[in-house]
Amino acid sequence: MIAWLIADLHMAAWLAGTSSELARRAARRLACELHRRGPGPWFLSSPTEPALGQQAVDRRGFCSVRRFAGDSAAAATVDELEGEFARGGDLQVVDFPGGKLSFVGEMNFVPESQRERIKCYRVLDDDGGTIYSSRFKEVGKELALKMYSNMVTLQIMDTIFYEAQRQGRISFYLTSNGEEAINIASAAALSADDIVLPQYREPGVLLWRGFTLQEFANQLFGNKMDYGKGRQMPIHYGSNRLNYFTVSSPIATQLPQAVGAAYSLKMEKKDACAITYFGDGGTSEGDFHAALNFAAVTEAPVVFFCRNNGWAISTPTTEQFRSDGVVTRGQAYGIRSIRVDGNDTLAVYSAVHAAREMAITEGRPILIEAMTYRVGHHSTSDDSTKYRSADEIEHWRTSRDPISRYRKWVQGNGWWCDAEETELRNNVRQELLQAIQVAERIPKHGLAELFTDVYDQVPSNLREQQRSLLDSIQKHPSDYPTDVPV
Ligand SMILES: Cc1ncc(C[n+]2csc(CCOP(=O)(O)OP(=O)(O)O)c2C)c(N)n1
Ligand SMILES: [Mg+2]
Repeated sequence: MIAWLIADLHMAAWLAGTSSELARRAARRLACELHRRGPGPWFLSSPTEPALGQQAVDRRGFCSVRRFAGDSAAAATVDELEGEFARGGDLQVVDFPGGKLSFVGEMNFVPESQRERIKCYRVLDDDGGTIYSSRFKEVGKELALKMYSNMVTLQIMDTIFYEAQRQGRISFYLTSNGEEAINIASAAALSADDIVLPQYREPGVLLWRGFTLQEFANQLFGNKMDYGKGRQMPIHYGSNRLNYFTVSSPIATQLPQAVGAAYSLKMEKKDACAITYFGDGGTSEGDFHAALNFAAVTEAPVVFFCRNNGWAISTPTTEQFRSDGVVTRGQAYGIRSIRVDGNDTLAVYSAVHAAREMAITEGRPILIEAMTYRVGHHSTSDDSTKYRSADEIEHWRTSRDPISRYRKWVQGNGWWCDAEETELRNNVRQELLQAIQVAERIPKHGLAELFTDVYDQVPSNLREQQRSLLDSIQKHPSDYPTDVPV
């Protein structure tokens, strides 16, 4: 093998020394080939100082070619070729499917992480002051106050509906505590034609779009005014009118759907995008990966909005992924991405505004990772103090609360005062209590509705299930709710 290599080097030097261009090219190819063969196993048994033209072996057993010492002209030619190799001349650039690639002699593995974590875009500091160097989209008084009152409304809505569940008036609830800025500021940056495909912790987007507190209450109570006819669990809101897809329980299924919706908007040349929300836990689903790749290659105008709140029920993000969060995944799929402070209303608003613009005007997906914390329990079926400390929750609830931070900025501008705050909170509370009373009084659909709206003709297997349900209600009447007509 060594003899073969030395012969090759001689040949390369000789060819390079000739004047013919053809011969020079052949010499370059040979020199290249020598580099390619570099770490061949035939030198691994030779750890001592190699002869000229042989390879030096390092401590790990890897080797590199020691320069050939032929006549001086030939040596100069090898130098020249090595120089070209180092400079990455066209000799080292080769076409592969997907584009040209340059070669490198070093066997460098791409590191699993960057030394520095991706930075987090922020506008407001912890005291609600704007950070000197930050760039953000201007927010005027009217918009600022609308955002603020929606955030407060969402917060009170969560408190009262949560209590209603504890009192046994509704079967289930799930709060957005700590994520009010994400909900409201992202919604404010969108336009009404943009299509929303939510997870379940984004009711504020619907609130912003004009879903009334009565509509929320009707869904939670599953009465006849609920658009889902009481067939879904509470918090599975949806609205055709407001371009808000109905929440679906299986995590991350909304992501590929959002890409399809965005692609259809693009085909129809609409001035709109799709936005889909999901949690850090949702990124472990195959649907997340399929959706990002699908969006990148179809250049679909979709905004992927990840709420990284640290937890997927009891699983912390440290057990969810080893990457630097979610933002880094974007580049792997060829998607422009940003990490933003999710508890900073102005940062979320600006990032979503810019993302929407880029998605539509450039026809591309954008990924946003909003860093936040799930202050509430996962849902009313969870007790989060079993897997995280009460101190940690308290820290986020008090010191990092997005509403009080934003309020400081609004009040600092002279746009809000304590009396207005009290009035807003009282009004929202009253409206909610009223909505609950009304929703409770509206009758529920009959049991037969459970089997409608999917098939034009109810198929035999569903008819059989219906009969079996009626049988078991007859056998165990006390286990069946009295407010649902049979
Ligand atoms: C496909 C699927 N797997 C598991 C579940 C059970 N589940 C419901 S919510 C949830 C956690 C999701 O966490 P994350 O996406 O971070 O959202 P967060 O609740 O933190 O807002 C899980 C595992 C589900 N609904 N669907
Ligand atoms: Mg989460």
